[in-house]
Parts: sequence; structure tokens; C-alpha cells
Amino acid sequence: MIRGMKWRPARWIPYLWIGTCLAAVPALLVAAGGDITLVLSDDVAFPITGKPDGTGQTDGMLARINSLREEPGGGPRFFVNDLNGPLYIVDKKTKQIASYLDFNGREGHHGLFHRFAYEAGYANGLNSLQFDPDYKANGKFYTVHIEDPALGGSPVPDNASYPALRVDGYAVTRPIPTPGDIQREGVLVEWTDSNPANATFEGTAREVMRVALNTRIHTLADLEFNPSARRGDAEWRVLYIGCGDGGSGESRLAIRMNPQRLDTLVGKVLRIVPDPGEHASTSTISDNGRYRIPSDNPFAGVDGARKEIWAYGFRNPHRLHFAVDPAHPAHNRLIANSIGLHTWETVNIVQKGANYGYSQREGNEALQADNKTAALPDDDRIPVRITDTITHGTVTPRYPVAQYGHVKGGGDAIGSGFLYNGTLVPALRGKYVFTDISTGHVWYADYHEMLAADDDKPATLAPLHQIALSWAAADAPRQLYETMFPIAEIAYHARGGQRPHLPGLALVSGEGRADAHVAVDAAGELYVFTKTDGMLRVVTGAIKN
Ligand SMILES: [Ca+2]
Ligand SMILES: [Ca+2]
Repeated sequence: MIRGMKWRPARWIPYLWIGTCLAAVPALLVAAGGDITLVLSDDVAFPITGKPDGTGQTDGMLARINSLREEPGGGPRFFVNDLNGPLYIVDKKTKQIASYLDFNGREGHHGLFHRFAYEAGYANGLNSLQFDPDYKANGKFYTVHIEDPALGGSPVPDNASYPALRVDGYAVTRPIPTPGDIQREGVLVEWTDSNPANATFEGTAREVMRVALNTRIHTLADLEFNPSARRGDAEWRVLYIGCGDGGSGESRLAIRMNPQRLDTLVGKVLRIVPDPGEHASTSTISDNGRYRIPSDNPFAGVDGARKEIWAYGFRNPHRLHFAVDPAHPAHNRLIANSIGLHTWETVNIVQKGANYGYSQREGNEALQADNKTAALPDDDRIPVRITDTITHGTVTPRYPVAQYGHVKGGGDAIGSGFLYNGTLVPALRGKYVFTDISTGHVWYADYHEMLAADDDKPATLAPLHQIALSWAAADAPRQLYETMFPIAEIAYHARGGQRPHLPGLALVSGEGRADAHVAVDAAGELYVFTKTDGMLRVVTGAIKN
């Protein structure tokens, strides 16, 4: 066993669910058998934007850091978004934090958006951020935030705190409709900073897209550009967007079919050209006139289908990542981590036009009307559903390349994932590293085993390997930890958090959620961040177990 491992008896792990095999592995062997231990160091403590005495699912998280992106060709600086509203610029060397923009313009706040929805719902607030591939030249970046259309106030950004933001030309778009009742809107905004070199915003904003969402869960989310695309390529400045199902797929109402319906954007991965001046001859202009849609999108020629759809049948594909194998950079893969309902968390290689099955499938099983899973039918086909009444033939669903269950040793909700291409941890090169949000597990799957599992066989899956963590609390020696949970818990209490464990609750993690994710910098090096303690930690190396 690992000496000094800090065990949490309440989180004892009797089994590890790997692929489709339930392996009876004693807890100690799971941890000791982990291939690798990452050495973590505290990097940045983000300003506390939550309530240290909060008792809800999200209000007690000290800083709801949701993503980290290194500025292309710049600083070096990180842009970091907190779901509660702030967008920070962090100097990578000095760790100084500058407040760049704050999206929270609700009553009592001084930020941009009066209808900003952030208090409830894990992915509500300032959800994601991505740089335009040509950012160094054009100063453009993109954000997704969530609004509550029932709130009062103008949907135009309020520039009272940001007088150098020009809003005179800002125009709100009509929400792209989604069948069923609507509680939220996901808003994609393009920002153009006329001076990217400083730490303040000056320039313009342009609303690109507004998507109606049935509930507050599973929102418009991650944004990715193909990192291998160069100017002149068909993929240059083409944006992929993960759009959750808005909670529709688990409903007992007619909206249950929304993730399968090709006439709506929810439960899909989308592909658009956000700049209407780009790729004009190989795309069509969108209905709202604010973006273009590539003509080679798979449903661009299907009557009644939304042309923006690249792949469909997802519950919550909230994290996208282009995996680039340095040996074959042109043959990269888009990976979507999608959060499951009651049974399976999945890693999916996103194929053009493919149907990932939800809400008729979950993981590599069938999903029944009672929301429980069952064996796949012998004839594994489902209708291609254009609308609530029109179908167009059938399709065999595409299945995940890795998955884990909602069982002890597994988790509740898959977090972000990245193919590691850094140099500090040679043993992780060629490995896809990802987290479980609530339990704080960090795992990897071998990328080549993921590619091999990307076949037409639901049962073939890449095995998961556990990653242990070495970390030192303030004024304490380094210890080994099985997950991010106890690390976040120690820091949460040290920073004033008042819950006995951590805020929130989930089936497998029990009382408290770590809310852990990974990120990479421009050099491909790995970071881990946790919302509950509002901390960013950097991986500085590894210890061989
Ligand atoms: Ca600026
Ligand atoms: Ca397979």
C-alpha cells in the first residue's frame, strides 16, 4: 500500500468498475495498484465568490472555477472563468489575478448581464470560454453564459462598470426554439478586445447564438476549435459546441425525445462558423444572421433538421477536447465527456453525424422508459427522428470508448478530460486524463486503447487506470491521497468553509462533492482545479508507485 495514504473510512472502496468487468479489487489494492501518483502543488487561490456557510448544492462552493485557458501567443497568462460571474486573467508566473470582466449584473452586482442565472444548477453562470484561433491578431474570444428569461432587465450587456465596452451596436438574438417549457437560455457571445495586451476589456461584444433550454440543468456548455486547423483549411475558425439536453431526456413528458430530435439543438454537439465573414463560399448563413453553418455538416441537407448539428443523442456533453496525437496531428479526434443519468459516465469519440443513443441508450446499455438500463436489443437500431412525428429510417447508435458506473469506486458525474502531451510526466504521455466531479477521482485511459474501442462493438471499452495524488497542506508534510476529495476538503476548511465535509451531495460521493476538473496549459502540462475550495493546483511531476 502507499505509505501515508490518508484514508477516509466512509469512502472505502470495495470494488472498481472497469469497462464491463466488475473486478473485486480490495480498496487498498486499487489505490496501491494505481499506475501513477501525480505530485500536486497549490498554484492559485481564487477570490471567494460563494458562501462559506452555504448549505445548497452550489452556493457553498468557495469559487466555482469552471475552466482555464492559456492565452494563445500571449503573456503567458491564463483566462479563468468562475460560474458565479468573474472572468479573471491570471499571470502564469506571478500568480497575480486581474478581474477582467464580471458577467453577474443581477441586482446588487455590478457586472454585465441583468438576467444572469447562476444561483442554482451546476452549469449555470459563466459556463465556458474559448479563444479564437486568430486571437493574437483579432483579439476575439467566445463565452457561454446562462440567462433566466423570466428575470427582468435588459438582455443587452450593462457597461456601467466597463465603459470601454461599446454596447451601442449590440443586438440580442431570438432564442433558437426547443420543444417544451423553457426555464433558461444559453447565450454564446463573441468578444473583441481591441488591446489584448493589457488586463482590461476595451472593445465590442456580439451575441452569436441564444439556445432555449427546458430546465436549469445540462446547459449550452463547452467551446472548442480544432487546434490542428491552419488558415486556409476548411476547419479554420470552425467552432464545436457541446449543448446539454436541458434535462429533457430524463423527463416522462414528450421532451424526452429532444436529444434524439434533429429539429432541436439540445443534447447535441454543434459545429458552426461564428464569424460570418469566414468560409462564405462553403457555408450558409444561420437563421439569425449571426454565424455561418458549414455546408458539409451532416444534416445540412436534411429537410426539417437543424443544420448546426454535428453529432447527437447526448445527455450532457459538457466537456469537449480535441485530442492531438503528436505523431499524427492531422488525424485528431474530438472527445466529448458526457454525464449520465443513473448508471454510466462516458467518454465518447465524436464522429460526424453519429447518434450516441440518449435517451434510448445510456453508456453501452439500453435506457428504458423507467430510466433504468437494460441489455441492448438484438436488433440494435433506433429511428432517425427529425421531429416529434417524422422519422427518417433507422440508425445503429454509436457507443462510448470508456465508461464507469455509479458504484463505489466509480463516481457520479464525469468532469473534464485532456490527452496529456506535456513533458513533466512522461508516463502520462498518450494518456487521456479525466476526473469524476463529485468523488474527485482522477483516472486515465490509454489513447490508443480508446481509438481501438471506437468500433461498432458496444462491449469493447478502454480500461481505466486510477491516478493517486501527492499533496501537502499548509505547514504539513506531503501525503498521498486516493482522490481530490480530501485535498479539497482540507483546503475548503482552511479557507473558511463551514460544511462538515464539502458542499453538495451525490449518490456515490455521499455528503459533499469535490467538484474536480483537469485542465492543460499551452505546453500541455496538467492542472487540477476544485470549485469547493476554489483552488487551482499544478502537476509538477510524478512518483512511480
Ligand atoms: Ca484589453
Ligand atoms: Ca467499442
